[in-house]
Amino acid sequence: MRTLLITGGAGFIGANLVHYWARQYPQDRLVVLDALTYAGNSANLETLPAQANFRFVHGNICDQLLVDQLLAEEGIDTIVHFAAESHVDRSIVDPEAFIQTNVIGTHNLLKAAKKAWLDNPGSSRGRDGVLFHHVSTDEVYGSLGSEDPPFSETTPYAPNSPYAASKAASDHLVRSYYHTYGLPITTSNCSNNYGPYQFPEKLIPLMLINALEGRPLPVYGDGANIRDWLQVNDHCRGIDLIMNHGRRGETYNLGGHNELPNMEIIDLLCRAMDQRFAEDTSLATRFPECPAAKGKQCTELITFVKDRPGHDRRYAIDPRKAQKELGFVPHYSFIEGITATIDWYLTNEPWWRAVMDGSYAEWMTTNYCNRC
Ligand code: NAD
Ligand code: TDX
Repeated sequence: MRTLLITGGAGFIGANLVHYWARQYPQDRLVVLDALTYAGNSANLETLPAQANFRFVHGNICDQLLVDQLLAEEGIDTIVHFAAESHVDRSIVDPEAFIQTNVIGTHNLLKAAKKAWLDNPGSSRGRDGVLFHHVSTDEVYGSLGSEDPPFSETTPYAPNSPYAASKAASDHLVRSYYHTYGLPITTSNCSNNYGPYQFPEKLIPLMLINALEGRPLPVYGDGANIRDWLQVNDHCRGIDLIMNHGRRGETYNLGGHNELPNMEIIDLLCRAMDQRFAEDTSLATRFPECPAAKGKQCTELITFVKDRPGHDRRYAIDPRKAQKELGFVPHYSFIEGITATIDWYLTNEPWWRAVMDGSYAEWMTTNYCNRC
């Protein structure tokens, strides 16, 4: 049995990992540490099975005392580190929080892990059976041209947004704790995720919900920027494989072999929504502002807006290392994954209405008014 500390476990990917792990390894104890920022939502963990060995701690990874105490009192042997400020647009407006959580917070966790596992001979667990897994992103590698090969683990770092720079800094700190102190670590750099519980500031849920509400679908720049999309449960399986079979000190890139321009995704979502409304007349009653409720097409909401400053043109992941060493291959095709995601947002209207509260509305109003 393992005792995991999952930081950021009330956010999008963290919550999916908690659900995944509770299903896969019901004997393990799961301790979630989450500050419940605007992006964190304890409701994401409400549907865990009653028998799950689970504790939720509302707290900040920057609180060194709290982290030290938790590691000691719970006998944590595995840290899976998701907690982060994660939205590029917010990092452009207010980079400070990104440095605090993503850099200082990650360093606090590393210090705590070193202290609990390596420094204190009385309570030391030694290097065996402990692991710090750091969840990172492909954005640390910067932007690709249309003919460039995809990012591999040896692609030089070239972060372009304060978000990407703060994640790059955290990756370097994690690496340094392995090389300097021998702290057992692994890192995953993953491409864009989509699926249940994603906060509706990110492309896919934002477009879905805006279409349902009849609001503009804001396309940054020319809409030709490319991302490599991975269903979140496939990301969780990749993390599991790395934690259980990955070589300590190594990084692994996880991706979906699924590069798509933003406009293609937005068109696909609009067409899927039109079709859903045609098949199910109750949707028009639930979402009367959606163009599809009025016999029109959702694409009429597409609005080209001012581009994101420093907008990376293309991301693509070369996942061959994870494939070869760990047998990682995505299970979901994009069409399966996106169909299930649309179902999830249609079924879970109370979830997204609840997260779109005052602070969300304020952010969206400021952000998008500045763009139009
Ligand atoms: P998210 O914004 O949905 O969730 C982040 C969670 O961290 C929230 O629950 C929030 O409350 C918590 N948190 C933030 N600051 C904290 C702090 N100081 N102390 C404790 N908790 C704090 O993010 P996400 O999309 O789930 O991303 C999770 C991780 O995966 C991040 O590290 C991100 O960089 C990485 N990642 C995300 C994607 C993606 O497509 N979303 C892709 C690759 C990597
Ligand atoms: O309203 C929008 N209009 C638009 O055109 C939004 C929110 C986004 N976009 C574009 C910008 C990007 O090219 O869509 C693409 C995806 O944007 P985001 O959902 O903001 O994701 P991205 O910037 O690619 O970063 C994501 O992937 C890597 C996550 O937010 C990060 O946390 C992760 O590390």
